[in-house]
Amino acid sequence: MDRTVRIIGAPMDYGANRRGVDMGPSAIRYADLADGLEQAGAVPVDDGDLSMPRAEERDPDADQPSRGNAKFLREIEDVCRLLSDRVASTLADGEFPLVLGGDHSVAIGSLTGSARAAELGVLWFDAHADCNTPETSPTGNVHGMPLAAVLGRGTFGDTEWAPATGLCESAIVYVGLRSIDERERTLIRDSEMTAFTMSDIDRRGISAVIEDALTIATDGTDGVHVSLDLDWLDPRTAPGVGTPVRGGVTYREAHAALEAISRRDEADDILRSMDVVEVNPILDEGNETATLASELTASTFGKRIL
Ligand code: B3U
Ligand code: MN
Ligand code: MN
Repeated sequence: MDRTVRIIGAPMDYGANRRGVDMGPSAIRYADLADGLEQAGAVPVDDGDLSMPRAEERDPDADQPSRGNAKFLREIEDVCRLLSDRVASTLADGEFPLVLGGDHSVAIGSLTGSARAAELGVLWFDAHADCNTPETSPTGNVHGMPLAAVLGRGTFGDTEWAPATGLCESAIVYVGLRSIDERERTLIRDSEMTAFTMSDIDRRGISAVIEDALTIATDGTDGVHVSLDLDWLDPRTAPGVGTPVRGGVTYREAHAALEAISRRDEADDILRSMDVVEVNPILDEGNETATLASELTASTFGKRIL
């Protein structure tokens, strides 16, 4: 199928605690993203980057909405509103939105945009649970909060853009968690989300886990959003991320998971939108992590070894 993939760069780093992820979109493009997508049988179209104010010119706490401990929330909301519109209009044109982060707070924009006209399932590949609220966050970094934001948890319930219409909590599935804050643990247990941790992958293998994850995320939904945080992988394989956590998936496990998504997509047309986030070229070694991000994206769209 000649699927048009619209690449939308979102070089946002307001949600992370160090600079560098704003260079993620350039680094992933430089790592032959367009070639990989073509080899997967897709037609890439590059939309360039969303423009955003430089973080150095902003005060993280100035003129913020009264949502407690959430740094740069005003800037993040502005960028995510733009991104959400861009993702929704891309889908309305019959194209596939591929968002390049930036830190993981960009997922607030991609999820709300993608969920606007569909019941959306979510596959969240991450070391972290990213469901702190401004009240529970130990850091104030919004990249640790996007799922709570789109579900309208805590004071995020006061925003006009959350919760995203059409986002179905029981169709949100984590894969590969290994760093969960205490109050995130309670939120996950009390929610309808499903969490497959690294222990599940150890015991059952990545293939069994991803098949279950796909079944849950596609049950009763119109399609799936894939959110790929590169810190999902082990830091030995993906060193260029801001918050590495050891004990992540291997290079082969990552490809196996994303190839499984593409096979399910070939059969049932499940893929709707995707973001690839948290690549930090400053911390990377020889653009290795960006290259991995590019390769894994190609696998998701159906690139095969043979
Ligand atoms: N859970 C911590 C750490 C964190 C979350 N996401 C990333 N780091 N990348 C927090 O700040 O909420
Ligand atoms: Mn994340
Ligand atoms: Mn993470």
